[in-house]
Amino acid sequence: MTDKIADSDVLLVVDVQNDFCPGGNLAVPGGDEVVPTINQLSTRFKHVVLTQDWHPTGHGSFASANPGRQPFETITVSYGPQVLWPDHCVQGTKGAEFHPALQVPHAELIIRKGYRREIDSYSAFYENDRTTPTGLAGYLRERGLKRVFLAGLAFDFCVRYSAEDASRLGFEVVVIEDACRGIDIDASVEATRRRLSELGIPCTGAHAIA
Ligand code: VGL
Ligand code: ZN
Repeated sequence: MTDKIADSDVLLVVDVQNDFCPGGNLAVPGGDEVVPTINQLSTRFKHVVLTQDWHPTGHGSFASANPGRQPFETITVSYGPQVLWPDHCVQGTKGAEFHPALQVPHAELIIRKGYRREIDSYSAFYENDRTTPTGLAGYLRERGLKRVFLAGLAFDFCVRYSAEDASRLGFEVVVIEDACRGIDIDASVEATRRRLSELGIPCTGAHAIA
């Protein structure tokens, strides 16, 4: 099946930043491999939005800000479980910049997230309390954009939560799985596939979109 791209579709490119690529502080295996796919894919979309993970130093999601804790441990915070990460995507650093080979000059908006010290943000739509909005839903609605195609990093965190929230907010959602790579903590990639399937969110390949 081929999905024909409409003027009311948007490609949401999630966190294709140096720190999520090999050599970065929170490298996703094969993270840089999505870049050529996304560059090609984005030329087929009239509307593209980028997200950028954008943390202040000492962000609460960093293991280094939680004495005695190690990266990839899970703790409980006010809004529920929170995985602790290595310091990553610190505002203004090289690691927070987009991968240098990412070429999406016609992107209309860059949405930054995770800039509140006390609260992490995976989804492009809400912070991790799932109630503090980023403003993206309002932007998409005001622009008449109805279907969100998702690509980027990481499949099992920011892409997953963006897909769930977009669906909950009433957008149609398609995940382009070969334009994503996962971190895979405690089988989180498999859990993501299961959750997307339960929600009726299709995972497709970049070749099936024209
Ligand atoms: C992400 C962990 C921490 C992501 C961001 O982009 O998936 N993962 N911050
Ligand atoms: Zn982050």
